[in-house]
Amino acid sequence: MKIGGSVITDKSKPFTLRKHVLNRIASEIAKAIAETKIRLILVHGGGSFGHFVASRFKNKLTTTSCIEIHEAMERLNRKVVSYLLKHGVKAIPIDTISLFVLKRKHVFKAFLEPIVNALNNDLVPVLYGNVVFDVAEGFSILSGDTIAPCLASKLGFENLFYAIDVDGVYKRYPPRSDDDLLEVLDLHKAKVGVGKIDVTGGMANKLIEIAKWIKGKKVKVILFNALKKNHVYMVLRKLK
Ligand code: IP8
Repeated sequence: MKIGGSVITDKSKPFTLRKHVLNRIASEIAKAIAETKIRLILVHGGGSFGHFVASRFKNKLTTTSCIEIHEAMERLNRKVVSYLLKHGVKAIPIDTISLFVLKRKHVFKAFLEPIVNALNNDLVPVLYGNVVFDVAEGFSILSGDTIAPCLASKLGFENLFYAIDVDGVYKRYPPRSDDDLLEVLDLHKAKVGVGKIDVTGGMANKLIEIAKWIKGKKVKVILFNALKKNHVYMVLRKLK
């Protein structure tokens, strides 16, 4: 499950957690795990930590900006993990920069053994969008929106969830009414254009990455509003 940075942080204020939301989501994850045995990987986004620092450097990736983005993301990750631990989720942070190497922004190498081992030991690995090494460009940002479908595909998961701050994917942006919400999305028919929402491309990028990694695989993908109470719990328990 990818948890959006816009869900757990307030994107309008630098380095600001939405503590009550994070706390509630952590408790819903704990409740779902206590009730059923699920193999769960969590991936969270950058929100007002990673994206804020990246935009302060005008999204230019230099050693200085990368160190700062990485530091901000580690700080956010520690907070996320601490809320999960507080609720009894056996969360273990796994740093993205040690697992993935990119080439021209595409996943080139992925060392997934630590994740597999964490799962085999009943732990919940917690990854996050972050700066990583890119063999062609020095550094690139690897979005949680790429990490999540990449892991679902490579590790054979049956479900991929995106906990976001809106009700789902809309027919048009900005949506004019609730009727614009798509119940079922046919990725083959979807026309997506990348907006300017954040450095890693917002909703359009999510759909592009889902299509890229999941195409031809039997993976159920659900995008849902995690700002609404109990939705994380219901999705993990696969309740309607
Ligand atoms: O929010 C990007 O991750 P995302 C994280 O999942 C950074 O796209 C470092 C901006």
